[in-house]
Amino acid sequence: MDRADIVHENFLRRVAGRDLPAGRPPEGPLTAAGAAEIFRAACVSRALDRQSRVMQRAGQGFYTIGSSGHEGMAAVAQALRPGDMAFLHYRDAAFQIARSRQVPGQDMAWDMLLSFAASSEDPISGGRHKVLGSKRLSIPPQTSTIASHLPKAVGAAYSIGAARRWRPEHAVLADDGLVFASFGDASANHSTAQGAFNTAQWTAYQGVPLPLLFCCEDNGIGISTKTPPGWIAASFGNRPGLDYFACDGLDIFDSFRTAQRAADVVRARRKPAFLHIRTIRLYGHAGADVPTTYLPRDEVEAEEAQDPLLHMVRQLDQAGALTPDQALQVYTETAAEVARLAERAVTRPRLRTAAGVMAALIPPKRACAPSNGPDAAAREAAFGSDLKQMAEPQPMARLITWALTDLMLDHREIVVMGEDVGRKGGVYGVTQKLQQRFGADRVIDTLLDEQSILGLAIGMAQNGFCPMPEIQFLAYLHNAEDQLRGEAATLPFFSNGQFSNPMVLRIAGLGYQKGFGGHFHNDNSVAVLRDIPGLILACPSSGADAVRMLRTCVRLAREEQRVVVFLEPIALYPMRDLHAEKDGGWMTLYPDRAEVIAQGEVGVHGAGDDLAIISFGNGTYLSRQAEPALVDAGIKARIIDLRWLSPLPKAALSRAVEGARHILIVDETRQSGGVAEALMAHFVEAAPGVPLARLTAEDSFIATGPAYAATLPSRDGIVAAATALINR
Ligand SMILES: Cc1ncc(C[n+]2csc(CCOP(=O)(O)OP(=O)(O)O)c2C)c(N)n1
Ligand SMILES: [Mg+2]
Repeated sequence: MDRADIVHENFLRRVAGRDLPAGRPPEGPLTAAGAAEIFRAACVSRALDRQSRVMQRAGQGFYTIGSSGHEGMAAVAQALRPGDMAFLHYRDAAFQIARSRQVPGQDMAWDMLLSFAASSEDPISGGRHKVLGSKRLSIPPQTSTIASHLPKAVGAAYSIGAARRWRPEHAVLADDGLVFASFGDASANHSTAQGAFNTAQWTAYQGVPLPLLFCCEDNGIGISTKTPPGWIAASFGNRPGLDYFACDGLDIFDSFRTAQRAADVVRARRKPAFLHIRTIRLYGHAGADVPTTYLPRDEVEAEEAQDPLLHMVRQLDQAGALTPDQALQVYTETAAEVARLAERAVTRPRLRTAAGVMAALIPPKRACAPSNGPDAAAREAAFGSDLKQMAEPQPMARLITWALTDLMLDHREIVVMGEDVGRKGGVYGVTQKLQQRFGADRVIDTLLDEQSILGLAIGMAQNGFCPMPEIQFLAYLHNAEDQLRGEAATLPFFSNGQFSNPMVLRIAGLGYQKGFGGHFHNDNSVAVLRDIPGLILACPSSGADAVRMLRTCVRLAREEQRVVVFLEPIALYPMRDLHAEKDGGWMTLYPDRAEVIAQGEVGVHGAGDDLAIISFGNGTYLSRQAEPALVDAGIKARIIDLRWLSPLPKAALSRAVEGARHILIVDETRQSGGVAEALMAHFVEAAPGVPLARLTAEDSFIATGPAYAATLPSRDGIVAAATALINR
């Protein structure tokens, strides 16, 4: 027999026989009516778990990970407010159901059955996944990647304090709210989780407000690997900046009382706390997992004998809330009702087409109050002596600083965060003076942890800010890329566009730093960014373009709720000259504030028909350097600056190469997984018959010293490749 059926039969038999497990009597502020509410929520959760298995066996449900054993979390929900944003562990159906009972007009059993059935009417994911979540209940859906929701929970909690100082137009969290984030005992060990705890502690340690309640649901095991007994208490019981509370999830009175105390501390003192709740895990990890294959049967049975629903029946009786017979009736009626609802849920429409699935990749646009921009005096005060320099052409780094200054003047909700972005003004000075201009609230020197930087951005974005996080070097995105790939980019997708985390992530990257840094500081791969559905990847090659593109990127984030990555070519930050020393050929004027480059608009230099060179970043600069040699060789070329690396601006590219007799792609990223792969494929499809070649970086890491550019495309290499292509 399925263990779910065994647990069910045990429940019926033991309640009927008044054979209830021993435990502490009810104690504390939970009322009899409140306890009955928690039990009702727990019964819905239990019935849904069982129903999901029935549905899967019938081919009508697609995922069965359950909450049985964790029903005590309903008491934790009861101790919070429905507006307290909750980033939930996948076992928190009972929490979600209990919360839904605090908000009028909810039918959570029906909603969740639609999700089990993968119906397009599922109100959270639109049929894309069986996932917990609800817009009305402030429960953003979470992916299954362990602990990856914790960094953004820290960010969301931080945003509450920030919004108390200045409230963004699209803020959703209450000033006196808190953020709740739950996870399993095994997940607590994940480096992502540990990073989030540390960031919360580091923040609180300095007295910065951070109303965040962590909740570890300790069932003693992660799939088949046991947590050493006492580990969670030993590890979390005594950490600086993190108050520790422990309760027994089998005792809803204790759980409610302790969760309420913890929440009170978090809310009143705006400090993070750690709630350690003991739970058990019934019927193994998920549908196909049979716990008796790796645990002794008597151990499994001993755990089943502690069914939290049986403990609730005992406590409800002791509290005078429900007799065991009444509780049994609630249990059976709930199961029958859930089964009835399921029959209808499986008849509801499902997603069938690619277009249907993809409809939520890009979040909906939102209305933003118009900004008139700052008055001249405010601008003068912010820019100071920089205003005079605007009359002269400048290198890219300075123009980006100015663009950031104007954008931050225009849009109060923009917040910059990263390692060394504030006091120092960034490793390359790009964020220089921003902290003096806008304060440490808006230009945040974070601790050294990229996951936390992105988590801060995601969390603040969910509360209406427009974050512009910075990753110091492209190479250091990689230890945090899941925050972008798995979290930021997927949120609109599986919340059916209801939740979003718009941001513009600035990353300094690519190669060609003369003799500096080797592959640590010259990473020339963007493969990890290019294939993220919905993500926009921009890369300017000149200062003026950078300014105009950055304005568009911010508009895309603010108004279209997009996740945008702005890749800044480090080697071009200080670049002044193009062909000869002191020619100033690569400096540009600061573009008028109204000037923008639209997403998907490519840059075209020259009008030659012999050859179209397609490039971006440093490659565009080198191609421009190659131009005189091409002219000398009698090759009339045009140089097309891609600007938008993902999604590829296919229509604009096709227009830009019209009439060109050859196409050369110059790509400073690696041959494998590089941008050229996509461009080659595009032109094979879109310009068949036009001779096509590519010059890419080698499949190598970059060296430091004299060979710093040896593996990368060069000006001479471009000339050689162009000549070879034309003479082919
Ligand atoms: C980053 C990551 N690694 C591995 C997994 C696979 N996985 C899913 S749940 C799980 C165990 C989690 O155990 P615990 O945190 O104790 O939660 P429980 O299931 O016991 O409630 C693992 C290893 C995952 N989802 N994400
Ligand atoms: Mg566990």
